[in-house]
Amino acid sequence: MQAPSKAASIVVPTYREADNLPTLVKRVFAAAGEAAIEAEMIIVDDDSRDGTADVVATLADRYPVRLITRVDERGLSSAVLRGFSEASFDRFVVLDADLQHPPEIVPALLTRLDEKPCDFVSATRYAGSGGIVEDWPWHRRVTSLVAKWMARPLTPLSDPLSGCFALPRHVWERVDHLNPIGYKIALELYVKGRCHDPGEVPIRFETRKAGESKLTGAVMWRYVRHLAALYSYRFPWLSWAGVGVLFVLAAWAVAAWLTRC
Ligand SMILES: Nc1nc2c(ncn2[C@@H]2O[C@H](COP(=O)(O)OP(=O)(O)OP(=O)(O)O)[C@@H](O)[C@H]2O)c(=O)[nH]1
Ligand SMILES: [Mg+2]
Repeated sequence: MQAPSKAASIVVPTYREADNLPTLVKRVFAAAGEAAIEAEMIIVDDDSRDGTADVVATLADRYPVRLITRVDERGLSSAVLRGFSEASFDRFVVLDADLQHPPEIVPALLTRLDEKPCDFVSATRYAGSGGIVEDWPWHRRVTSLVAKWMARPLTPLSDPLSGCFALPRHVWERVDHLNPIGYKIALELYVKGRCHDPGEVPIRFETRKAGESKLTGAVMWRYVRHLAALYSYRFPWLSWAGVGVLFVLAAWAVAAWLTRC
């Protein structure tokens, strides 16, 4: 829309995060204020019914925070896209509500985004001084590493599954068709936004401060389906290669059967 030099729309998808929101909002706006960033926060909630609406109404008296409550749609990724469509500024930042991403990272993400050329910035647990708090469970570490490895051919980002990232509005606008399944909207935007100049900012990834994780086996399965869709988008020849392999295998099976007869 417009471009006051250091303005940004901060989009936060939420489902049952009422207990985390006061701290999140306070810390985000303290960090933005210190860095002289004009920020707005758009919270996209999927009808949590945990008091989120009251909490945000109270916060909105002091901070430029807006709540969008969706009743007919669910999902983290589509919530993020809805937030973009309501944003007033030309730079977007996405953060989880549960304080696993330190809110003080926002100015650093925007500074990195302004270093040209740069069309996408991701907070990373896996590069530079980035890391993960010690008590993050080992099975989550393994899952995260395997999932990251599976996305490797699609992006050079060291933490492509990060839920904390920043991008300019024009990258989102130039994508023809987004497929917001699963949790990994950053990967979707990076691949389909045809980003070439990524930046990274290391973070220390914390454990969630309150509320419960929404990461389930179904979410992981959706990630696999999402990856398959992104692979066929990015490498369309793979589908043909797959058909070719099936054809060769079928021909080989028929030949083997004929020779036996
Ligand atoms: N609007 C919306 N937000 C969601 C939905 N699922 C998760 N979220 C939010 O997306 C963010 C990330 O979800 P988490 O459950 O923390 O997932 P995670 O960080 O991968 O998993 P943990 O490490 O276990 O916390 C949080 O702010 C959630 O409230 C959803 O269906 N709709
Ligand atoms: Mg979380």
